[in-house]
Amino acid sequence: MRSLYCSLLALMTLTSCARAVVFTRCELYHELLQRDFPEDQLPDWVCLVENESARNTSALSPINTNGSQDFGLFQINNRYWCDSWNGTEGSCHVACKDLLDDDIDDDCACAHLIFSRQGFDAWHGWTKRCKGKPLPDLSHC
Ligand SMILES: *[C@@H]1O[C@H](CO)[C@@H](O)[C@H](O)[C@H]1NC(C)=O
Ligand SMILES: *[C@@H]1O[C@H](CO)[C@@H](O)[C@H](O)[C@H]1NC(C)=O
Ligand SMILES: *[C@@H]1O[C@H](CO)[C@@H](O)[C@H](O)[C@H]1NC(C)=O
Ligand SMILES: CC(=O)N[C@H]1CO[C@H](CO)[C@@H](O)[C@@H]1O
Repeated sequence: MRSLYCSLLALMTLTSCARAVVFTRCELYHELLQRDFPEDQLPDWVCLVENESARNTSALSPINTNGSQDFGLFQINNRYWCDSWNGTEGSCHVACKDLLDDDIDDDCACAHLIFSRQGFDAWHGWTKRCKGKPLPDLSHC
């Protein structure tokens, strides 16, 4: 529904529709569930996203000390994962800037790939603030 609305809006205004969306905790839960994140992992994923991007689909990190930068809901790094602005190709085959819009299909696909290679440990926001800590209660979602 959101993307249909977005397409109509884009057509009417002849602009691209790259709105920032900040999900509520329960919206995020449902968005992730729809995109094949296992239900028993959702407390970890929600905690991860809350600490990486504050659930903001347009979150963009400052440039890190090693010159890399993190993009979108999952703060995906351009060193290895998205196609960095200096012409190198990332493993997810997605342009970093496309991880900043409110279409999170590409973000989720890339997060699945990162997880399949490195697990939750790939995310500092998770290792620092979620690993072994109390996780969000999603039972009311
Ligand atoms: C979401 O992130 C963008 C980019 O950093 C920022 O401009 C915007 O203010 C943020 N939205 C909220 C509600 O924090
Ligand atoms: C660069 O720094 C960021 C943030 O500190 C980190 O997430 C990333 O793994 C680092 N990449 C490399 C190649 O060191
Ligand atoms: C692009 O960035 C990568 C990773 O930071 C670096 O290894 C590479 O040398 C850079 N390439 C260019 C053309 O700047
Ligand atoms: C700084 C920050 O956003 N911390 C959040 C980390 O995740 C937990 C659980 O989701 C939240 O309660 C914190 O607010």
